[in-house]
Amino acid sequence: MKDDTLLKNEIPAEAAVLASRTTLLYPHESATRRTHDLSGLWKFKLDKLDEGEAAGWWDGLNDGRFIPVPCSWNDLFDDAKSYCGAAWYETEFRIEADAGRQLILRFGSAVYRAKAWLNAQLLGEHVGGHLPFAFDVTGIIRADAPNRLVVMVENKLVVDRVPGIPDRKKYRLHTIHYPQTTYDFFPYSGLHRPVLLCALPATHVHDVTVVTTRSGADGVVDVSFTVSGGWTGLARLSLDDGKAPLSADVAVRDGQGRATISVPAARLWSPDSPFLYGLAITLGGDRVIDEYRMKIGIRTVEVRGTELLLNGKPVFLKGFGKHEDFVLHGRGLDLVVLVRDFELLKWVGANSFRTSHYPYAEEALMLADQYGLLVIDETPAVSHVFSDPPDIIERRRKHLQGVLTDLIARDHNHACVIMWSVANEPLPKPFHTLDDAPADSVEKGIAFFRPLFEHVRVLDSSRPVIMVSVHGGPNEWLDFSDVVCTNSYNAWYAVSGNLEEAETVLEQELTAFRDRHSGKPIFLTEFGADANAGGHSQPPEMWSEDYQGELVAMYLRVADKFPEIIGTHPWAFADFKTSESIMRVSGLNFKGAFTRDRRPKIVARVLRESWAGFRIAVPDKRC
Ligand code: GCB
Repeated sequence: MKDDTLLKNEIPAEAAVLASRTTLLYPHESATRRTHDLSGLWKFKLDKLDEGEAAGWWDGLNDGRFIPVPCSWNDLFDDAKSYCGAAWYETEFRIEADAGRQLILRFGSAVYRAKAWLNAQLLGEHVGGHLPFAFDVTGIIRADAPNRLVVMVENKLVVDRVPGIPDRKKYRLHTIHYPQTTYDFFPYSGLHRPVLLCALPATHVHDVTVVTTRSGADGVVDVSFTVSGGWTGLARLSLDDGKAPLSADVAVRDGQGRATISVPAARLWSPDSPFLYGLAITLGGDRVIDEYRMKIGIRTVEVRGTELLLNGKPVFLKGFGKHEDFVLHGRGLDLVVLVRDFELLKWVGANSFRTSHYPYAEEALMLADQYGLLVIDETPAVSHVFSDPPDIIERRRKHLQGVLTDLIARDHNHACVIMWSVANEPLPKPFHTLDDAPADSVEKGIAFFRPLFEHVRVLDSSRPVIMVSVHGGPNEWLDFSDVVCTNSYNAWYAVSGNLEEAETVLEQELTAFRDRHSGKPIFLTEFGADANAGGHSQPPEMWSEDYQGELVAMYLRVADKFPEIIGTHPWAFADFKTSESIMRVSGLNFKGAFTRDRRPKIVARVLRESWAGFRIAVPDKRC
């Protein structure tokens, strides 16, 4: 290896800074902005020996097969099915000369760590999946020749990542999963979202924050924004309802601008009427320097006593926890599936979903804005374990704090996002170990969550912040949560098979839970049963569609008795892939109301009857 090869492989100190200075605003096209989607077939090569970097693969892959981007690699190639190591991607593209513009290369997400080179020059690295990152490639891109982009992505299952995995040397695990995770979904890997090349004016809107409030029947839209390069000058905001646009002039100083627009008799955004206004920020007077366009909804959300209020009125959350998961695509963005999912959510009468257990694609949130679906926006902190060594817990906390910053920065302007979920099911010790939890694990969890909740509340005081616990988990951790959320599996993992007894137990448990958290709203974030589609039994037996339908109906019936319950989300929207184990037939979780290819099970019709008032219109196979 030559010396200059080594030099090229060192991450320039400024790479991280460049990435953070680069705008991450979703690159909507406008009069001044162009976006070129690099999705398509890329060259792909597994790096099972971790030799690619030293061997200079960043200078071009000599061989390799084709892979679609975006997509997970796991379900395409037999030798990559459970592979979570490094893999390399390469594509070539041309652009026209575009003098004076800033060129940004934006990755929607890469799970888990990515390192990118353009024309053999290292751009930088990003750690953590499910969120976008970008590099300024202005001086590196060529207008006169093809550009070669090479990306290394790896998803090694490592203890101190978010989510982490159990340390197999430390714990005696009683269930082995393949791949071994602490969480119940498949560790799909790869470039999961589009890679976009964006051309922006050198002076451009860098970031925007929109906060909406109400004043009587009027809406109040507060817009603050930053402009690259500390620009000073005149800008104009306009808010368009398709009939009578409103506008405001803004004096931008040192790159900061802010204005408030009052909207008389505003059309409020809600699931029943998801009205979106077009917001445009235009820099410059007669000569437009930059124009950024986005859609916003005017709405308020708050917790008052035991109620969740949307636009000042109580709202009940009906919906599901979901997954980004589909046959062959894995977790790769699939707009076809997304639209079908949202149609089915509407069909079943849902008004909400949780992005269990990681941030979803930005396209999902844009569609949720359009469809009027309320979103509980969750981080990838699933099944964090507090019996792990302190240094590992601390590394995860630091990473999670960064994730929360980036998640809020990405999603805070979406009307659909009504809550931030800091974590799902943190545990005093791994679920599948026989070891006891150390006595201080609850305290360690408190020390972990306190600063994270504070961090979120500083970044965004306009939305409730929650954490999702598993039934029987430490109540102390839930004290940080504005809405107390619990996953409860009576009649499945507990009181298995006995619906009648499970109903009594559930009512007792909820009574105790309500008393412990009195004065706060309660949200049943998960409950359900696996059901083999097409399986029936009378009386209902576990694994049949009938049992799943009866179990969910029982939970809804009990929830009705508790006025402080502000939502019921049966788990899950659709069947999904997970690791292989004796707990999961065919490596799938079958708790979906819909099959993996989105056919409704009986439970979907039970829910539709309850949520949307439609009577079951098919012969009732339960009798
Ligand atoms: C849970 C988890 C979810 C699992 C589910 C199950 O509590 O939050 O990720 O998939 O249970 O089916 O076991």
